[in-house]
Amino acid sequence: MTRIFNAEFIRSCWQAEQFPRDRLPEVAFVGRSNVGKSLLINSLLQWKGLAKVSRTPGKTRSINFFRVSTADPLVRRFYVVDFPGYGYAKVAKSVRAQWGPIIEQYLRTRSELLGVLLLVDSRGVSPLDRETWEWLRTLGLEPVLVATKIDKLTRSERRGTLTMIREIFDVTGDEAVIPYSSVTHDGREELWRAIRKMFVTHNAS
Ligand SMILES: Nc1nc2c(ncn2[C@@H]2O[C@H](COP(=O)(O)OP(=O)(O)O)[C@@H](O)[C@H]2O)c(=O)[nH]1
Ligand SMILES: [Mg+2]
Repeated sequence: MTRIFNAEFIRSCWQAEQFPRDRLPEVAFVGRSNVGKSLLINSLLQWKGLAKVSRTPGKTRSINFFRVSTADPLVRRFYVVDFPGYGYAKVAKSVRAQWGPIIEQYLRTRSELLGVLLLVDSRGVSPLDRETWEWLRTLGLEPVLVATKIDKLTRSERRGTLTMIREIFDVTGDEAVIPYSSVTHDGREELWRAIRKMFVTHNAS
């Protein structure tokens, strides 16, 4: 179990000038509006109410930075970067257009960015999730897939769902998609393992 020393909200950014300057590594959390991103961040960091669970989807247009310190020497200090959710707009727009230039600039140029977690709802993947996946990969990022709200499925539904998600994103292996529940905290260790791997890969390159 990864012991968290501290997790705190630092700031919401609307402009690149506002991004933190202390050069800590960053892990970005990305997903459709209402996918369960805020609750997952709370669950992962064992910090109830840290990332405010919003009742008005799509309200947050900013990039939010949370500074985390843990007892794990490999993952001593880093930022959790909470992206705006996509897919809430009534008008059909590409994810790229919904996010706007700041996010694109962040994804293209942020040297602190270690990796991206792409959250998808285990009850249904959206074409926008697939579009985001493709776009992130075009940018040279290799997102880690997380299937949220897994507690809403029965044991027997889970296996089929995970197989389906692997097919949609064309990935293989049991570890390609991490099933997660912010209610039971299922998947928390696996998610920490994936984050640790980002640090190892980064340090090695
Ligand atoms: N059962 C269940 N509900 C969840 C889970 N994660 C989020 N939810 C619910 O899904 C809704 C959206 O969650 P939230 O974290 O605000 O999503 P966000 O918009 O992606 O930040 C809320 O009503 C949550 O209670 C989960 O793991 N299990
Ligand atoms: Mg949220």
